[in-house]
Amino acid sequence: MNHANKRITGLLALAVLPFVAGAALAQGTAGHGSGKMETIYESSGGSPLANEPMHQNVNPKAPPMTEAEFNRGKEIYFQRCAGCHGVLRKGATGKPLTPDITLDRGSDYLKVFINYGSPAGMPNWGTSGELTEAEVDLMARYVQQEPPTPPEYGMKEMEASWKVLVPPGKRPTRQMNKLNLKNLFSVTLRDAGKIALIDGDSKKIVTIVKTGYAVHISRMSASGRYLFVIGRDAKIDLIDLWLPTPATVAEIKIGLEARSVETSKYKGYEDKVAVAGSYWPPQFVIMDGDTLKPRKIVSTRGMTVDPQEYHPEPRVASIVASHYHPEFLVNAKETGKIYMVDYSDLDNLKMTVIDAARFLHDGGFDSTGRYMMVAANASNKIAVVDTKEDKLAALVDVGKTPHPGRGANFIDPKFGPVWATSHLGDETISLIGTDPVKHKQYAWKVVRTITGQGGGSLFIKTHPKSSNLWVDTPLNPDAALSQSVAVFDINHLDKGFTVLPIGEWAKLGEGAKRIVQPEYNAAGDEVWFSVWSAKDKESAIVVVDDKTRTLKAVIKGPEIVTPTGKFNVYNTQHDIY
Ligand code: DHE
Repeated sequence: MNHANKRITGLLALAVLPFVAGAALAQGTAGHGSGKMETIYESSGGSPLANEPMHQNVNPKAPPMTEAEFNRGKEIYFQRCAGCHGVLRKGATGKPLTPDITLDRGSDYLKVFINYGSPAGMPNWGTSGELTEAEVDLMARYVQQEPPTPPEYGMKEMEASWKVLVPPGKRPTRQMNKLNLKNLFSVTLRDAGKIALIDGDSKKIVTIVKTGYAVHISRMSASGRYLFVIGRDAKIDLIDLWLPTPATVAEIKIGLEARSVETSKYKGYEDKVAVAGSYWPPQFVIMDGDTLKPRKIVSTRGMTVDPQEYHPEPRVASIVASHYHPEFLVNAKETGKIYMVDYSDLDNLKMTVIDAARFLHDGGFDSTGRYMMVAANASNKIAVVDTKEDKLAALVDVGKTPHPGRGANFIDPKFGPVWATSHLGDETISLIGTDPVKHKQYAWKVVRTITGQGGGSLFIKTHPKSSNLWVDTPLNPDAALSQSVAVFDINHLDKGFTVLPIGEWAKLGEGAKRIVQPEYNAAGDEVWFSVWSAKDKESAIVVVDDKTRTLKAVIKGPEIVTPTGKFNVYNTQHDIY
């Protein structure tokens, strides 16, 4: 690739390729040792940036590559490597791979490293069979070239992508269907680029809505009317649940790669404002809640909390909406900063910037909705923010690589109200006291650590009406664990857990059948699990009766393609978990 300042334009036709790595994960072929679960997870989705034309400079000192080789290297890099090493290769949870470092190491060293991996977490891409010998050689040369830079994406691009399909004035003024909206589920059909709206009462699919690529999450507006869905490609669909058949009424693409969207929950601002964060470019955008009209873009580029060094691409991870102020809490992953963004006056934007800890990822609220609990995953910490006082309440050390989803709130018989997280990197579950008034001595401390089935957990869940605590282990390399779920009795946590063979209950053919993300129905008496296999294999959703812990229903069929997240309207609307 020897053309200075050339725009690389290949690969536009390969729109599905970024998700090959994710498909391998769903298929169970991502066969690294258990110490590599974090890496596999971070490289699971592939980045839509593989398809983007990028600016590229030549590095005359690097081993030569043809343009075709460079394009293939870029494609592999964004599928497998960018999640850990960063888009610009400046390092994130993985080490920096900029030419000043890689040229010094040289091709032979790099080839060994890519082939065999490292104890620090680099997967053995070559010996695992995921990259061929020629690809290992290609990647060793690729990382010695200057990193190509993806384009910026600002107001002009957002406005060009923005469509209001049904203007607010043409929408119904009351619910025009007979659905029990409270108990509707938005189910991510990841590799189909769609969501299924499933009626929680009848377990029937109401409709399927086409969304962005590799849909990531759904969030509900404060009133329970509007559903926001975001894809990895940063496309947001705003779905109106009041239409005779719920459908998209507005859409926008807010960047080139994204994971999070949220809407205003503060009194007086219900359904009025929306926010979405992107991985690339590193920024977030505030929009009108009923049309997605983009209003204000804020960059997250800046200094890390510790050491205070400039980071060029702090990705926006989870976002929650405050119940105490007209604010969004936006978590910037690489810098470890939490932006509390006041959306009441966008022309005179006020933000409280909280220094938490690096590698902020996912989280939710405590049971009162006052404290936000967010995992700084590679720092092995949970950051607690008091959203009433706009202050960091604590940084709590937990197990290895916490991954709570939104976490689980319940009353521990001994320690009072707690919020719990499971971990990707070990088998423990950490329970943190969350009541600084009546249980002050336990507040923001790990009051109990219990042991689950194994590492590789992504999500944990309970419900205020239940005494069960569910812990999944979809990324555990042992199929017996990834295809089942552990359940604890909250009133007898010391008695250990029971294992339910959810994968078996689904009665599917071959496939990875990873059990992912427990989600309760509105009544809190049943739990839904995804049985996640690759796109070309059968998947399902298994519904379990919460009280008896027995099988209640299996939802399957050709439409249920790679189900991952499930979002019950009522629970998501009210932050119940
Ligand atoms: Fe997720 C939430 C990022 C891989 C399923 N995921 C989130 C959030 C972030 C994130 C930042 C929090 C959003 C919020 O609350 O606003 N996820 C990432 C990644 O960067 C990562 C590691 C790699 C990638 O390339 O995407 C990744 N995630 C996965 C998966 O492999 C999962 C299991 C399947 C999939 O869809 O690819 C997956 N992520 C989910 C789900 C949630 C989520 C189901 C929402 C959970 C909830 O209960 O709120």
